[in-house]
Amino acid sequence: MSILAIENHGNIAVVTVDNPPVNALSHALREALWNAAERLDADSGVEAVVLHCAGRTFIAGADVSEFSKPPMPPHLPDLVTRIEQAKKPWVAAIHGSALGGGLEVAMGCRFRVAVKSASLGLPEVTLGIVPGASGTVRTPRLVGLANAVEMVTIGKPVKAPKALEIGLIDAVVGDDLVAEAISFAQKALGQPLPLPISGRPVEKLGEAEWQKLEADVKKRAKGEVAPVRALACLRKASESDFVSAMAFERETFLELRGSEQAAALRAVFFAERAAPRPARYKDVETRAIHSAAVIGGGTMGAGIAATLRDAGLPVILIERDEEALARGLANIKGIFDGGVKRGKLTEEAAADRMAGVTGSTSYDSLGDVDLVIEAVFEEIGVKRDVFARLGKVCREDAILATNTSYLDPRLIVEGLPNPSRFIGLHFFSPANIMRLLEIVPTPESAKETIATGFALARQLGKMPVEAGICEGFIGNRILKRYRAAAEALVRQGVAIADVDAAMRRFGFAMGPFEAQDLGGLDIAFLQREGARAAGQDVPETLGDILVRAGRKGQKTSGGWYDYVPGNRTPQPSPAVAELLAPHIQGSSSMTLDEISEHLVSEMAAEGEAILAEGIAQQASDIDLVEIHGYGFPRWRGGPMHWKAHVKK
Ligand code: T1G
Ligand code: NAD
Repeated sequence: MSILAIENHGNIAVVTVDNPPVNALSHALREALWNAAERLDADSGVEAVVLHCAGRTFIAGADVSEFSKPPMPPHLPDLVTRIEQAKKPWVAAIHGSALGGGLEVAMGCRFRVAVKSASLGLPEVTLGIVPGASGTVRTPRLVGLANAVEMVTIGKPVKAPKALEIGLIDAVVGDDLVAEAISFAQKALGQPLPLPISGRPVEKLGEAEWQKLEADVKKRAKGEVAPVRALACLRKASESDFVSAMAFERETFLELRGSEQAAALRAVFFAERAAPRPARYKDVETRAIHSAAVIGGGTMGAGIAATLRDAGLPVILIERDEEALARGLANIKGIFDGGVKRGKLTEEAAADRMAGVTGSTSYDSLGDVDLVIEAVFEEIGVKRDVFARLGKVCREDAILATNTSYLDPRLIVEGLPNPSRFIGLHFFSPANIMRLLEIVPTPESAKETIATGFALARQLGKMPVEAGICEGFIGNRILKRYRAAAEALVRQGVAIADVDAAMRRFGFAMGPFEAQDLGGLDIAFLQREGARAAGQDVPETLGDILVRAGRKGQKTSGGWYDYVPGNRTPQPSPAVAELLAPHIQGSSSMTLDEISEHLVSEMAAEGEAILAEGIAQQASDIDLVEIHGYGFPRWRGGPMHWKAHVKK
């Protein structure tokens, strides 16, 4: 089928766009739509037009893959105006997602109708740009300034019922979308037509209101430029005529489209879409997962059980005794109760989540589960005992997974019947929130098992990255290098607070020392002590000195920093200065940018080694690990993108 077809239904012409996979507004599609508008204007038998799309979604936006090429006419803003100026009213019939340029085309139409499940939005700022085809100029004319500010500067889509409520669409229609849209068009022909959106007014705000809005947008943007520039476009739309505002928006869009932040966000956008479906497993059959068990209901087990329930899977929680089981079930319930408190879950939904969890201390109930994820103590003996028991009771084809952070999965799986169905699934704490999932095959893991790991990630809404076996896999290995490099700077005389300030300035929510105080210095300390006990040569770290002095972080009201009880604000600690003084040689005075450039380069250097060793499949996987597992600022693209495209 061609990219666009026209079919007449009496006096209503139906334009069907078919540009898989998401009907993106490629140059060819813009030309086809322009020509359709010309043809239909000239067709005296046509009194109205319905625009809809084949496939799973309405137009999902400009074709992002064209952004690195020079824009070709017809430019999208001109196409939107052409549709708005059509002699016959166009009705956009929306299903799936009308996003970015897709929503802008829909706003060029005189009416918009959508099925209930549709979503509509202007996500351009998430790509480091602003809407480039009247999104900042028509939206405030359609839904008012307040709604436009939220839609444009945050970029979060709204569902059809909310879109109707704010005036973004004219009707929510049944699933027979084309028929409903034709009927809507017929009725509209019998009424006076509404003003084209470009002809409507925008409310005005006072200077103080704009200043407040800008401060709020800047705070939320955390270093990203596009949201602030999008607000400036909205202000222009409010304070200037339509044509001037359009020119201002276009100039802003073209400038940002070539920016470092836009390049980084685009790279992440495509990496995120490719990650859950690696080409190497495209033709590999996966196992259906309809039921699961989690062994161990502690910090991780409870989070993993919750994320499985969020995906609708029934879960059996196994603990070592009744007391621990009660604690584990309470941990899971606590997660769902937290969701209710934060307004993310209704009481009923939380109760339903919990109803799908069965607790037991016996493995007998595991005879028919499709998947078991182990999350017991980080001790090889305990884990091997668990898998020995699982090997006896589970189906031969049940996928058995370990959530270990640092143990070698090859040692855990020794002796397990059918080791081809065993794999590492490394979730990140809190497992029901963090999207990153490191998939860690052993040499014996079947391709089907690995592909099922990726299918499970899709089922759970996780961001999967395949990792080879080494200490810390990908993320924790880079974290170790990052922390060691940060401690080395402190040993050279750089202030602890300067290191954290530098990384916050770079875009992290917090620096390496604040983060350790929050998570606890003892976790890594115990891991190092375990390695030392196993005979490995692990040099003493500054963190070891603090833990041995009882300074484990906020949990002991002191770690790298001091804390006033009840107050999480880090205070530079004289006690730490005294403890570490013998280990500090020099008085290095690096600027904050020099500090962050050095530390991010260290992360990238470890990433290069990880790539060279085949632990990661591609550089963008390492960037996804850092962004989705360790808070690396998304608009920097990740350490590998930053080093390749930004570092001076
Ligand atoms: N351009 C090009 N390709 C796109 C695309 C786009 N806008 N959106 C998705 N794809 C590809 C994606 O790479 C993947 O490719 C396939 O489609 C399926 O995507 C002028 C300038 C629409 C909600 O930001 O949010 O308009 O791997 O796996 O989960 O103001 O895709 O199959 O080869 O994500 O069903 C604004 C981004 C652009 C929308 C569907 N639009 N896309 O999700 O499928 S800027 C966006 C999405 C703009 C104007 C400005 C999602 C989706 P492949 P997928 P999905
Ligand atoms: P935890 O101590 O909070 O929980 C471990 C749970 O396992 C406890 O509830 C304990 O009762 C239970 N358990 C112990 N032996 C058992 C047995 N034989 N049968 C059933 N249950 C048993 O530990 P955690 O932080 O949840 O870590 C669990 C695993 O997840 C470890 O391998 C750890 O390396 C890994 N991990 C931890 C994190 C993290 O940030 N904590 C992140 C990723 C992975």
